[in-house]
Amino acid sequence: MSAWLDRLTQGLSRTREQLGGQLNVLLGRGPDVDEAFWSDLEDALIGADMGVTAVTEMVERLRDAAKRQALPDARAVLRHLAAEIAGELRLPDAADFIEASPSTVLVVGINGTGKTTTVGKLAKAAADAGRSVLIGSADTFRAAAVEQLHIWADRAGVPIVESERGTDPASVAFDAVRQAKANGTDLLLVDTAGRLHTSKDLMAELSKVKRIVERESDAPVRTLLVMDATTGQNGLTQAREFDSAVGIDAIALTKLDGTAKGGIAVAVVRDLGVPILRIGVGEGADDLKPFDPEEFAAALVGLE
Ligand SMILES: Nc1nc2c(ncn2[C@@H]2O[C@H](COP(=O)(O)OP(=O)(O)OP(=O)(O)O)[C@@H](O)[C@H]2O)c(=O)[nH]1
Ligand SMILES: [Mg+2]
Repeated sequence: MSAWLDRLTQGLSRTREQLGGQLNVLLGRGPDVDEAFWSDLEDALIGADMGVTAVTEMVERLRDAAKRQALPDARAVLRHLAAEIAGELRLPDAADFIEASPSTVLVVGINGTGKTTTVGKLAKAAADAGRSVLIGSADTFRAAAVEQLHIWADRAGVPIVESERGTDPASVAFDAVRQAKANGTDLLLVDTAGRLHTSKDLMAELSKVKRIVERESDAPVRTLLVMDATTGQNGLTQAREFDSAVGIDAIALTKLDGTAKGGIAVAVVRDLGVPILRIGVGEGADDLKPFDPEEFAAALVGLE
């Protein structure tokens, strides 16, 4: 197993432990299970933050499969569950706009979810792939934000548009878009300050940033929500609020190397109807990976 997949698997251990009881019963008894078993499995999946509707539907389909005797052994049961979860996570028309050129990506989320780190990792990956990248630092709130981005920009060898602390983030974003246009930049990444989804003023500020960027950018503008996988259900509430304030096009799910409740991935994809494009499995430059529904589902249920 590769090092990063190992970290993902470890990070999801809490989810697996929770599911473990039910899965062990399943593995021990095979498909001959009773009503209580199915409702316990339902509870376990809901407990893993997958969301009630998604779980109800998935378990219903599993029960059908069991009835049709399509689950001959324990591994088949696990594979079936993983396939159901992967199916929930896969959106057929999910385009990876981060890979498109030109593309402008606005990176948003609550405090400390990993926005700046994700911008740095994305910049590095795109620059390594030979694309021209520009970083706009629209976090004019936190003193260390620009220095933090500088470290990443240096690592990636990409330029950065910044401004004084306390200035209007929309004006930095404006400058960054202008510069990206002038230089024919492939990928403009705009980092923003973390903010609570409950703060009206800060959400209004963010929607102003987005308006300005959309007005100025020739490249398609997409908004990437960076979500900390360890926050569980609260992450879902945040995601909804960000979506209604600025519109979310995709999600980067970070800190999956910690003890994450991985089921939140299922809930958020279903709830927002947007794809997860990247997952964060560590703090290093190479610790951001494209999201693979099958791989993720397998790690979640502990299928090797
Ligand atoms: N373990 C782990 N840590 C991560 C990951 N992504 C980010 N971090 C860490 O999380 C912390 C916060 O990351 P930042 O990138 O500063 O988060 P931010 O969203 O920009 O924070 P604010 O700008 O203050 O809102 C840092 O210590 C990062 O190294 C990840 O995938 N795994
Ligand atoms: Mg930041």
